[in-house]
Amino acid sequence: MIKVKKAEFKGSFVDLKQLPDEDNLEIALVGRSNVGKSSLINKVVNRKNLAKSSSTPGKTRTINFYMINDSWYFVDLPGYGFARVSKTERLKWNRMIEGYLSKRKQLKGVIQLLDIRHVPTENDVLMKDWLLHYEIPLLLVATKADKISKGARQKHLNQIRKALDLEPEDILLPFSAATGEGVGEILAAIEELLEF
Ligand SMILES: Nc1nc2c(ncn2[C@@H]2O[C@H](COP(=O)(O)OP(=O)(O)OP(=O)(O)O)[C@@H](O)[C@H]2O)c(=O)[nH]1
Ligand SMILES: [Mg+2]
Repeated sequence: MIKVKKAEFKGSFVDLKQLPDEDNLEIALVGRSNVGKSSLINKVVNRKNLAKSSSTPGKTRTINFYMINDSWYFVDLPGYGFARVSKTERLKWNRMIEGYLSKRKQLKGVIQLLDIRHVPTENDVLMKDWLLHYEIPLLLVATKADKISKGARQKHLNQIRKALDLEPEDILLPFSAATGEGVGEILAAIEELLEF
């Protein structure tokens, strides 16, 4: 399995034309604002504050690149569904995110995050269908698993599976940035995505 020995911030970008023009492969994170994208990156690479996380939704407003082991990039995308931005700004983000996901040659896979406590939103469903349509390899992760009891877990996972119309063989991986549950599974999945 991948062992993260080095993780460094490469840069923040607001325009697709600025993105690093390199051959390094990329794994991107998508999900609603505040779902835990930045926290997942920090936990998986074992660095407390590499990606800025915040309890205020809309913290990540740029495409942020993190170089792992001098080899591949973790790409933190702005969260969708963040209410407190203008329509114009939202349209700009949507175009940027969709442009990145549909055109980026270096992109080897996407990790879509869903809050284990909540029924997926319309945006979550649209994003999953959209990624499928573009045939982008996808790993689904249910975040904040520490926030519900073990007894309620299966019910919540099933609720998400139903909303996203998952097949029994599709994986929905429980994860917690608080306890580290799921880190090994995510690293194993990333390794597979990078090799595919
Ligand atoms: N208990 C718990 N809290 C979490 C977990 N993951 C994230 N959080 C908290 O949820 C809030 C949002 O986390 P972020 O990682 O900033 O979320 P994000 O998806 O990057 O948000 P944006 O950048 O706004 O799109 C922060 O207060 C985190 O501490 C988790 O697994 N467990
Ligand atoms: Mg963030």
